[in-house]
Amino acid sequence: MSASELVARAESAAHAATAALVAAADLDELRRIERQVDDELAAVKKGIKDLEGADRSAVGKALGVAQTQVRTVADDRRSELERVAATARLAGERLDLTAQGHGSRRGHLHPVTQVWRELEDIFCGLGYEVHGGPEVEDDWHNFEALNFPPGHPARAMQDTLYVDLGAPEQVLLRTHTSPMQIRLMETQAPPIYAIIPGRTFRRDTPDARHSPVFHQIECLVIDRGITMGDLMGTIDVFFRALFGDVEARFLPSFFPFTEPSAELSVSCPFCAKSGCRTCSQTGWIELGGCGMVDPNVLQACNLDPEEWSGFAFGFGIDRIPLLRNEIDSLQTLLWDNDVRFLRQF
Ligand code: 2U9
Repeated sequence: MSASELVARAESAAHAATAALVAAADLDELRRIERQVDDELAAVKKGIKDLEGADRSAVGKALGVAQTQVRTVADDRRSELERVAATARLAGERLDLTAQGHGSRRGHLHPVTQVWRELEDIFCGLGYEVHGGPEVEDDWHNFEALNFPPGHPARAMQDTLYVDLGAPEQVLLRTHTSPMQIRLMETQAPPIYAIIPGRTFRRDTPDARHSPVFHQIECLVIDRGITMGDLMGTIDVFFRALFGDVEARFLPSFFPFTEPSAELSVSCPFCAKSGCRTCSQTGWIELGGCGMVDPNVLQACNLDPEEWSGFAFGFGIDRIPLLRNEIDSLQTLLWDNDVRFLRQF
C-alpha cells in the first residue's frame, strides 16, 4: 500500500471506531470495538516497514493521531459505562433499612372535648377561673338554692335522674352545672369570675336530638356594680372568640335563678342571618340562656344584694361541634364512638 493509502486507512479506521465507541451499549461491546480497531491499525503499522523517509514519518504520525483519538474516546466511554454499571449494581444491591412503620394513627380529641378546651382557653384569657364540681348533687344545691319552688316541673321525676341514696328525691344527678355556682358562692368570697364546664344529666331517651348525658358550660360573675351591660359585652366578646364575626341576640325569657333573664342566640356563622339548613332558615341559633343573678339566690348564699350583683349564663357545649361540622345527629357525635367518624375531627 502507498503512504497516502495507509494514512487514509488509519484516519478511516479512527473515524469509524470513534462513532462505534461512542455508541457502545456496554463494556463488552466497547472491548470488541477496541480489538477490531487495534487490528485495523496494526495492519497499517505493518505497512510502514515497506516505506522510506518522509512517507514513513507521515504514516507513523497519522497512525499516532488515530491511536490517540481512539484511546481517548474509548477511555471516556469506558468511564461512562463503568459509572452506569456501578450505579445499576448499587441499585440492585440496595437494601432499604428504613423502618417502614405501620402508620400508627395519632389519637384524636373528641369534638366535644376540643370545644370544651377552647371555651376554657377563651375564658381563662379573660381572667376567669375554671371549676368542675360534683356530678351527684343534693336537692339544695341543684334546685332549692337556685330559687326553684317546690313542685317545679324541672324537679319532676320525668326530667331528673334521682339516686336511691338518702331521703327520697334528695340525691340526684345534676341537671345543670349551676349547683357548682352555689357551692362557689358558699365557699368563695366575691368577687367571683368563674366558668363551670361539665357533664349534666336529664331523664331523656337517646336519639338524634336528645341525650341523657350532655355537656354544659355556665358562667358566673359576682362583683360590685355588675350590670346587664357587662353581661351583654362579655357574651359578645365570647361569641366572637368562638364563632368569628357574629352577633349575639337576647330575647326576654325566664329562669328561676336570674332576673331579668334572656334567651341567648348567636347569628348563624354559616349564612350571616340569611337563613340556611343549619339555622333552620331563621338566621339565628339558640344556644342557651343568661341573666342577672336573682337577689334571692344571692341571699341564699348569704350575699347582700345591696352590695353584690352578678350575671350568669349557661349553654350546651354539644351543639357547637354539631353546628361547626354540620353533623346531623347527637347520637353519632356522642354515643356511637365510631372511630371512623371521630377521627375526621
Ligand atoms: C347561679 C346563678 C345563675 C346559669 C344560667 C341558664 C341561664 C341557662 C341552660 C341553657 C341551655 C342550660 O344547656 S342548657 O340546658 N341554662 O339557660 N343558665 S342563666 O345561671 C345561674 C346559675 C347559677 C347561682
